[in-house]
Amino acid sequence: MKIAIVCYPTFGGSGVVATELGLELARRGHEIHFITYSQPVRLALLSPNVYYHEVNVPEYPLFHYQPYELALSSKLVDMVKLHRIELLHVHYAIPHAYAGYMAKQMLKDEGINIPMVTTLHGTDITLVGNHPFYKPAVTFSINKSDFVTSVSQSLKDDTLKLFNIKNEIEVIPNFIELDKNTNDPSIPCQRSVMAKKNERIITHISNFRKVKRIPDVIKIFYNIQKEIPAKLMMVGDGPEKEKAEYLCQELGILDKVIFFGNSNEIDKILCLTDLFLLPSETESFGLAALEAMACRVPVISSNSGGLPEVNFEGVSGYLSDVGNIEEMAQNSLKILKEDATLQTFKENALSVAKQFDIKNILPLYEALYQKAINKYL
Ligand code: GMT
Repeated sequence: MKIAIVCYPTFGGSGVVATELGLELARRGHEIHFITYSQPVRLALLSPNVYYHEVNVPEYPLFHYQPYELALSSKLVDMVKLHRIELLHVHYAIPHAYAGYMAKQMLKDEGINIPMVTTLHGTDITLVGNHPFYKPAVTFSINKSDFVTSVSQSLKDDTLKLFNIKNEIEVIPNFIELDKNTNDPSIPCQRSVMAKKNERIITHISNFRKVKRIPDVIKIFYNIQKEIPAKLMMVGDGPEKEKAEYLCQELGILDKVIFFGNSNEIDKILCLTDLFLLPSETESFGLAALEAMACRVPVISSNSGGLPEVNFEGVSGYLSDVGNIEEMAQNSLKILKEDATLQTFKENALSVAKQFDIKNILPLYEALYQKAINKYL
């Protein structure tokens, strides 16, 4: 199949999922065209069957806001015609589903019927998409997609609750490429670089937005390090990072916390890690937690959104109500105090992650694509 994938190219779950999906489809022989405004971060090297087309928005003094949707839909039309693309898969409803629908209509006018699959990722529904200023356009674009998927049951339920949706929504969970993420002997795992032998290593990875509850991460760690020797690795960048550094200073733990910024070496960081913290306000899925589990790292998370579908209580980690820092710290200590317990949780985390192996999930997308293409034959 010849598939155009539209996504955000930045560090963030939806872009990562879209990129990994495209790369695996390409390995399986499909022709994949990434269409976005810059090269996706996980698309370091162009591989066979993979193409990247950049969307440029020409500046003009009249424009207070650059019309990205216009440029994207025009690019989609041009690329579909040039490469005879058979299907559009847009990740994140805003504005991708909207621009995709416009491209579909323009192409229809020229006698080309192309199906569009829209994947909902979370914040496009729960945080941004249901703002009254966007809601009519988001509802319209979801309803006009040929097929709609959501990355968890929880996100599907939220979508049906928040929008007037007439389309079916199929749940296709996010996935992980296990072969790449576990036991790769080429990844040197030198714990000694980051911590002393007796210290536990705790990690948080995110885009440091408010929804991630960064102060909770730090306070949980503060409580942990009062009881056992530990280090915290904070990976990522975003609006809450500076405040986080101040909070560490205030609490007197700056020497125990390492701020990395954005990293393309997540596997190398996770292989050193004993515990992953994700106390988010909401999380449609929590890809970062799954990435941790695939590297044998248990997870302490909140129980909101789709997190209970990924992190299994008492198995791969523990879940608590949003903001319950004390319980999260206690549960962390339960896992970290004894080597044997930690080992059990590590093995459990990997076995839960195996359920989300890309090999199990990718055929679901392939079947859906085939159904979508057949719709217009
Ligand atoms: O978490 C973010 O702020 C980034 C956001 C995104 O659009 O990349 O992540 C969302 O999509 C991911 C991939 O499907 C999910 O794993 C995240 O849980 C989801 N984030 C939220 O729902 C807050």
